[in-house]
Amino acid sequence: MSVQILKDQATEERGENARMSAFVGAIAVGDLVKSTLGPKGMDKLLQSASDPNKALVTNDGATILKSIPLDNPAAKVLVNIAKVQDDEVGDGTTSVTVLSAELLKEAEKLIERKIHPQTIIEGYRIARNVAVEALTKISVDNASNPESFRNDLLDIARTTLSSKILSQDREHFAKLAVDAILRLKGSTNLNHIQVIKKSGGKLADSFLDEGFILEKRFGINQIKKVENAKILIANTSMDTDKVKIFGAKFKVDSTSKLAELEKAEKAKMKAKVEKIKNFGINVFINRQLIYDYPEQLFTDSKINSIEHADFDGVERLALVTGGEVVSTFDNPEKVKLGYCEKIEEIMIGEEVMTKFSGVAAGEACTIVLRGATEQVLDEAERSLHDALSVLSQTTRETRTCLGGGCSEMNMSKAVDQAAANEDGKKSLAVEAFAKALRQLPIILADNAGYDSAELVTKLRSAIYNGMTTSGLNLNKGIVADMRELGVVESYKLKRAVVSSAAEAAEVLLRVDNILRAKPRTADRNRH
Ligand SMILES: *[C@@H]1O[C@H](CO)[C@@H](O)[C@H](O)[C@H]1NC(C)=O
Ligand SMILES: *[C@@H]1O[C@H](CO)[C@@H](O)[C@H](O)[C@H]1NC(C)=O
Ligand SMILES: CC(=O)N[C@H]1CO[C@H](CO)[C@@H](O)[C@@H]1O
Repeated sequence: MSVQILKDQATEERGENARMSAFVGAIAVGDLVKSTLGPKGMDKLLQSASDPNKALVTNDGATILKSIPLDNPAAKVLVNIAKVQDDEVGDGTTSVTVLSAELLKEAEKLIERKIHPQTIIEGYRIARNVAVEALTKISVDNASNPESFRNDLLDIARTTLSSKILSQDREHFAKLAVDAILRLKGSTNLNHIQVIKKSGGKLADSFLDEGFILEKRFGINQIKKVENAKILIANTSMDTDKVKIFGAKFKVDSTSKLAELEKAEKAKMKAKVEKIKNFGINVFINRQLIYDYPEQLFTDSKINSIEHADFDGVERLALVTGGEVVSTFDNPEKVKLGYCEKIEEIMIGEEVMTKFSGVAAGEACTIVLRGATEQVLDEAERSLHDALSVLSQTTRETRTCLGGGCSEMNMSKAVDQAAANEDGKKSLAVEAFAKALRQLPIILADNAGYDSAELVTKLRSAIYNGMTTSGLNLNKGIVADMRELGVVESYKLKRAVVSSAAEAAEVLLRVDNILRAKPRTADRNRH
């Protein structure tokens, strides 16, 4: 007898079927992003379903996964785990997705050979531990030597950027990213790094400026340069000129009445400016508009003002100058002002902006991205952001390991060896994990258009013969020394890839039931 526990329109898939459909979904997602992996990976053109004119060219795994509508619940599980990776390490989403899919492909074969999912899970756990242990063993820590560490960071930046749009200018961007990160002095607060995108010019014209750049300028007739700036950052209305008067509810029956009202408003504004002057500042920056009259009052008092700074700008400005955003002015002693050594107007492209240098948060800086189109700039920003995230993580967890399939092959070998210690079916699962790891270099080689079987066989024998720093040189299609080539990656990122992929595979292996709730059309009119 079967018990009906589901509402009418829900459907249920059980056992083998459910598992297969979970696998199919996850493997499909893996196959979808697979071709973007590595320095020779392809881009995806994403088109918005709601607005066909909106298209986006990207190679960023996280961006691709975020934008595909997924029907399959298993695919969603995989995407969620990949997102966690992106949030925590800032990159490696594609690798997680691809490795989980490979683990599931291997699991599928084992299940066909009548090996129980539970046995596979056990084998995969053993394998994952061995893999992470091997990775830890081959990781290298150069943090005690600043120069070596900087080189490691540059290598990591180059490796991360090599798979992205910035690859042609990667030397330039690697330096930019590393300089920005080293300024942070160990902080992982990327908010101190402001990125401004200005279309026009070439990507190679992008630059790093110490300090903070606001896309605004000083009021009319104000001096163009302020030294030893004491800054009050406010969010207050400075526009109570005419607008309020004309918007007022009561009738204005004579011009004299109007003049009177205007006078009263002016007096109020003047009092407000007086209060602000009491802070002893020489720069006033407001998130809202500053009308002509108060601006004139500031100018007369030798206070420079900037109006209508956007929210993000104001928040960051407060952060980097050590001030806070205020909206009332009655207690000057309680308010933290911002400080910086110099504020001046600079030109970027055709535009005048305001630069704050020698800011209180000495680590702050601005990266100005230049590029032909908005799309290029957006993709460049994503790519740079990935590199900055990985680099900033590396300043915390300073160990590194080698890329180009080197680490994967070393882990794979260790896992293969461990399989020998397990009995029968479990050892097959451990071996399957090793095989999935070897798929990563195979995919890298495939994407670069080489004979992957041949190339990876060579790599495998190099590693197995003790040339432990071997990996794939994907520009030449040969096996080479990754240490010499500087193909370095973050240990933390790689470890997270292996752990997250194993976790995703395990979650999906446990599935023996998929419930689908149909949209409840009948309820639609209830609200
Ligand atoms: C600024 O003030 C306005 C009006 O008082 C308020 O609506 C807004 O939320 C404030 N914004 C910020 C960023 O504080
Ligand atoms: C992995 O590489 C390290 C040195 O880089 C080596 O000591 C170790 O034996 C290698 N692991 C395997 C399983 O070959
Ligand atoms: C860039 C750099 O100096 N890297 C060194 C890090 O440490 C390893 C192992 O100790 C050296 O082989 C690298 O040269």
